[in-house]
Amino acid sequence: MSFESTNPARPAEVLGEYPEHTADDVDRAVLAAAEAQRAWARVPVPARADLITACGDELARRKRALSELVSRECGKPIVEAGGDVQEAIDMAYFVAGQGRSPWGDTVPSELGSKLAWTTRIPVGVVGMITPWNFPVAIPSWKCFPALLAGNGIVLKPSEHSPACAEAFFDACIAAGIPDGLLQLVHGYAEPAAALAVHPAVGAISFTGSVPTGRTVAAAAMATGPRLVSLELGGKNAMVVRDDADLDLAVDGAIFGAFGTAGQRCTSTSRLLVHPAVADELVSRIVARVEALRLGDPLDATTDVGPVINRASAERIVAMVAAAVDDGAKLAAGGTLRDDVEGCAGATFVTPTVLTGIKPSDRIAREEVFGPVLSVLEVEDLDEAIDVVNSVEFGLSAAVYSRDISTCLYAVERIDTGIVYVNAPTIGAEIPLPFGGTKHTGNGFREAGARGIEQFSQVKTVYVDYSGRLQRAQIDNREATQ
Ligand code: UN1
Repeated sequence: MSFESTNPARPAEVLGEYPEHTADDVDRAVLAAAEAQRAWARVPVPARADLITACGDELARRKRALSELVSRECGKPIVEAGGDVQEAIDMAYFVAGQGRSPWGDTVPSELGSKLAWTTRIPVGVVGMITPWNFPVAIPSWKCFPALLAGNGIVLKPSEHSPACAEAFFDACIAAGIPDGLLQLVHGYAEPAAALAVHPAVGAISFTGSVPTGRTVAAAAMATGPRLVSLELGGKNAMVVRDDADLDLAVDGAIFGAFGTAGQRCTSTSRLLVHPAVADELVSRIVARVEALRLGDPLDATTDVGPVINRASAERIVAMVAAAVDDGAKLAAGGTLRDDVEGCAGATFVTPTVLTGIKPSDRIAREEVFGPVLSVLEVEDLDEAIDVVNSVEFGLSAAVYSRDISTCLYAVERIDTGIVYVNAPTIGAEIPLPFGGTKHTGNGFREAGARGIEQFSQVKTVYVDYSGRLQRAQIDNREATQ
């Protein structure tokens, strides 16, 4: 059995045909990765890092072609596709630097002639399950630290982005990552489920929806234990106070809510605006929304591309229609369009602004994963912060104000993994951790100085060269009785 990957902007254009891998195929891939990993684990960490640098160089050489592929396979406007690939390049160089950075702790032992330190060791094979919306960046967040830690990899990319995953691995293999270390499996639930429970998989790293993440994690732990890291949804809010720079807030809302057609886990989906500036802010956002160009993502003048497929578009407009039934006012958008010029057969959702939303409304609580911005008017800052924190997710949030105290007050009280000040809810950079609180994740972070933790274990080492038994906590201490 096989499936096709198609261009969401022109579904008749097939990017490639991919096998639907079975549990047996996953078994073969894991065993091959495990075999290659045994030699890789003996390669000195700085030498692993050099190969990761080479991956960054190779990705940089291929940036244009890869960006076009991201745009064609996922429907991202070409400049955003370039950002996706650049994020992988940044990740390669950042992780490579970690290969020549501190790798553990040393402490003075409490006993003489004794050394004590920690080091990091691989888990063996890491299973990775990744979404289509950052089809190069997210695999890179997982693959480079996992490789640096000395692991083999089996990646199961989304069924919507197999070509990008192949192209990413292709660049890494061309850069010199040893044979067998990078294994790809394609398909839907079967290979993902098989990967999660394979006995030779030491860690599972999953990015996707909450329900699938729960299923994967439960299966992985029921047959574990093993390391399981989850990076799940978001319901990200932008708080705009009455003293905010509204030009900045408009730009932030447009890029935050409608970039990647709202299909980022960090998309801005709630706007919590002070009533004194609400009418002006909303009317300026709506004016900008009406000028956004829907079109072919490869065309540099396109602002908003199609959503990933028709089913997704239908789901999004149904959520908007349900919100309107519940009393929301449609200030812009809310329609499915399949007549956009040059994009035969593609489905777009017109960038949507809903006003009159209450914090308890479904549209204010559930992830939409589409170009929909819900506007809530909230006067009191504490109340705005409570509303930000009232949802089950905790990925990112933004606060817009000219007053430093307001900003820092909000930064301290907002319960999300990432907080932006006077910048939208998207735009994370590689050297700092990415991830969220509550149902967004289970505590691991991707990227940043500790991005390696989900792919490695700590080994603590004691060396006693005194030539006699020395007892910690006992020798050199007074017995109390
Ligand atoms: C995602 O939203 O799925 O911060 C990942 C950002 C990007 C990564 C987003 N650097 O928006």
